[in-house]
Amino acid sequence: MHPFKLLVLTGIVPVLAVKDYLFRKCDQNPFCHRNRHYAVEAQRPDFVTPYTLANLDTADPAHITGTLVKSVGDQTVDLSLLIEIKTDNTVHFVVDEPNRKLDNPALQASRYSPAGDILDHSQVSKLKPTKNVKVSKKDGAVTISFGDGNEVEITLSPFKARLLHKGTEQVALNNRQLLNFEQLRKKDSNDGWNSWELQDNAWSDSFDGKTDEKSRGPEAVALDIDFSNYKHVFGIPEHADSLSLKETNSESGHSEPYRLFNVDIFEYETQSPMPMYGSIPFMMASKTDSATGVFWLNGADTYVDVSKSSQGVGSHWISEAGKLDFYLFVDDKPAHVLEAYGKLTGMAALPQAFAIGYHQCRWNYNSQSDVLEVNANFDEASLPYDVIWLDVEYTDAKKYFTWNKDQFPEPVEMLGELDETKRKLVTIIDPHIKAEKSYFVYDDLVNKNFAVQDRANKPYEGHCWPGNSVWVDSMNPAASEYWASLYAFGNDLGGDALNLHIWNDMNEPSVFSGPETTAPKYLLHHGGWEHRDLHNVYGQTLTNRTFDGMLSRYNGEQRPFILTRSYYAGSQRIAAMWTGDNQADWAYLKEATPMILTSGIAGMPFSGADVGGFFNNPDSELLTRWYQAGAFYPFFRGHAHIDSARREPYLAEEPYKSAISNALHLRYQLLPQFYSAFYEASQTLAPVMRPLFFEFPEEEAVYAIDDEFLIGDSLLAKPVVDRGAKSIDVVLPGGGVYYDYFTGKAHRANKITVPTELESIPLFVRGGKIITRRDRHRRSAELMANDPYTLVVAVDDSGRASGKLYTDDGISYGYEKGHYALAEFVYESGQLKNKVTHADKAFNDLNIERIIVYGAQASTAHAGKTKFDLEQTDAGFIVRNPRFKIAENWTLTFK
Ligand code: NBV
Repeated sequence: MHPFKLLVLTGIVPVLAVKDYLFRKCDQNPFCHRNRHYAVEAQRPDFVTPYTLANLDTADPAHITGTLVKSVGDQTVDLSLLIEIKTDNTVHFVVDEPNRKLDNPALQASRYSPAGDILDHSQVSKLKPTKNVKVSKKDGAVTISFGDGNEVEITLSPFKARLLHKGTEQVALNNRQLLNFEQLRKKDSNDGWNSWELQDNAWSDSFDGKTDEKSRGPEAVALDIDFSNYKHVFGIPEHADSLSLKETNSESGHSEPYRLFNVDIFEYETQSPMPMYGSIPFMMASKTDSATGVFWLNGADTYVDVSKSSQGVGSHWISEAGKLDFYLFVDDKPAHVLEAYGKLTGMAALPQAFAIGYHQCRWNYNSQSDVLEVNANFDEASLPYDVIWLDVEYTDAKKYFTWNKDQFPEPVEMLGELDETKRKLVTIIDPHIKAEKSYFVYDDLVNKNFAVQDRANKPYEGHCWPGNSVWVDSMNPAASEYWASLYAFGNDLGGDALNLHIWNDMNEPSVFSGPETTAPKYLLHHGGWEHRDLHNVYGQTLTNRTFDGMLSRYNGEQRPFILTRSYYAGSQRIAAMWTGDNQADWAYLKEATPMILTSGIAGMPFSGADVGGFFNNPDSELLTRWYQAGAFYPFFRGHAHIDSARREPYLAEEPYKSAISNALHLRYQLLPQFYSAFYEASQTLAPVMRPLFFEFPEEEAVYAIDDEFLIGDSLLAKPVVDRGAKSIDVVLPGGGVYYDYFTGKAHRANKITVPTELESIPLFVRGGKIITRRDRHRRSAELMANDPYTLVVAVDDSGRASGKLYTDDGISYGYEKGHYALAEFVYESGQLKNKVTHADKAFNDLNIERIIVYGAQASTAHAGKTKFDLEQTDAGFIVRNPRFKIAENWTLTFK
């Protein structure tokens, strides 16, 4: 039984707090302890890194190989080193241990790399070695120069490396001599390594009463990757922390390293480096003139220590197993670094239009009639929403892919009724499969040998929602295919309905009886891998197959929508994520913003947080402020714990109800803007909800701001996250004019204070941008597909503005074959033009019903012979009903 559930049943209502004793701190995790100890040893004045580089083969300068020799006393181990130079200023390093031989032939001898499962192979093939690579050698150093002023400088003995961009050092590798590669060794042998390297609990250890046998012994990999002259590093989600990462191992920041280990972190704390549900080992450093990043391609339990000094920001990466395999990126701007990372792990999937509308969830809507009543209540209250969600209770006794037929007698009929207003249903599918004979999924997993195994090569049984459960082995191609096939069209899950989508929860995997609430690391996967090797990618490998299953369910004709709790680099290609079980508390409303910003900066832009807070009951003010903030989350979903009171937006009392309703309508009004931002994310991986430094990297003062953000490049928002706030300070970066979104009032100061009555949402249009809205109220996003647009032209102080609008059918992959429209609106010299980049004829009828101009003056306008009277406003003027098409070029001249 889940610990919280037990307390609720016994009538004890606990004060919510993370049970941090359930999770290993660095010192309690032997591989991390050994490497932090190594870092202390490395500070001794007489310490010299035992790694030197030999046998360098530079015949192909974009693909250099060598032997990294580790030697202590008279003992030597030869490791292999590969350095690849790729396009987009990307450098790939791999250190591996060749020819490993294990005593147990059932275990995989090689070290695991997640590359095959998680990189975007459709793109990686395009990442060719860059052409202009040159190598020069001098005095025990080798310099590889490539691209536009980049160099990798390698010192052979002792081994160190530096990455330079335009003559300036950006990254230093092994400068602090923390490189540590624990090679295979014989247990208890006295071969000398054991006296040089700490061996504490290297073969077996116990935590929280559970023993972890490490049959291959110690095999951690670690390295210091330091960002020279940087002050801020970002990324490595998932942590409930600030956007700009803090120092660890320090009194001013955290004492623990940031940990990347996917776990069901029950009642997580804010401002903490503790591990959470997902992990993306991508860290970005940015400063006013350059940006750089590291992608640490490793699927095992990982800790990252961050240190800051006048020399820059240091990072010390420590993984329990796997190869030492990482990519470095460098460029002038953070956007370029993120795009290069996207070329490796994939750009974000373009969601269906409905998926960026509002989602209504709770644990649980109890029956078919409950679902349809909630659906009707939204209409009754004239509130838009797109998706209603079913949590675990819809199943027959938590047996996924089945229904509780007493409560949901006709799911397909229910789906049909939702479809009348183009609404969708999302059902939860967890990966724990109830160990019950004659439950077809269980029988198949066991009979076909598709389950993750214990040490006795039997299906591993652990405790989760349904009681004893087993887990699908996503490393087994046949088991993966089987998982995908469970989502087939026409089956019990949703019959032939096409408005069914999927939520994969608990896929870290969450195992209530397991160590740290997850699977024991010694479990065995197909191919002889230990769970230890791939723990952090398990959730994604399974969600990948959910995606395949849903894609074939729709016969490739619809883009699947999947929400996943566990994720890794590359999950952006298939799913949205949310920040898990937060609390109905102001601190969690506040924390959601930096968490979502971090997610975006780490290449996972489709993200959100439970609006209202999962645990407990928000009061009306908190709920209202959360809807106002949630209206900007790329993934916008209200969700609540089973023990919380109902809180659907139509239940709120006035004045809260109107304020929430306004927030929902604002989101729907902005859907074209969001969709265009998602399109950009699908092309370049630029975040939808964007930190200020990403747009204004030249402004050092904005780097630490994480309570304010942009949607795309043009709307600046700062949600109210404090109880009773009467006013809020807003930084307006870039030095130009900003217009209040609701009134058009111009602001030119770098910092302003705006009042924050309950109904206020601090939102501004950036001068120089043109945004697109849809103002008509509809019941769902899909019902807005043919609605006309409103343009808001926010003219900057030089009299210019521009903006892009992307649209397509919002459902299919037709856009890949050119069925989309991309318009670019440009305002300059008193003229507004549409410069159509691409227009499929299907979008010929889409037109503009209103043009609102801020920051310019005119009394008439004409387009060819057609004249328009302008309505004058305090902030500028309005052109009503111009009926211009978005798929045609036109020019409107103002006088
Ligand atoms: O399936 C129930 C919940 C779900 O509502 C929540 O969103 C998930 O994060 N699930 C976790 C199981 C455990 C809740 C204590």
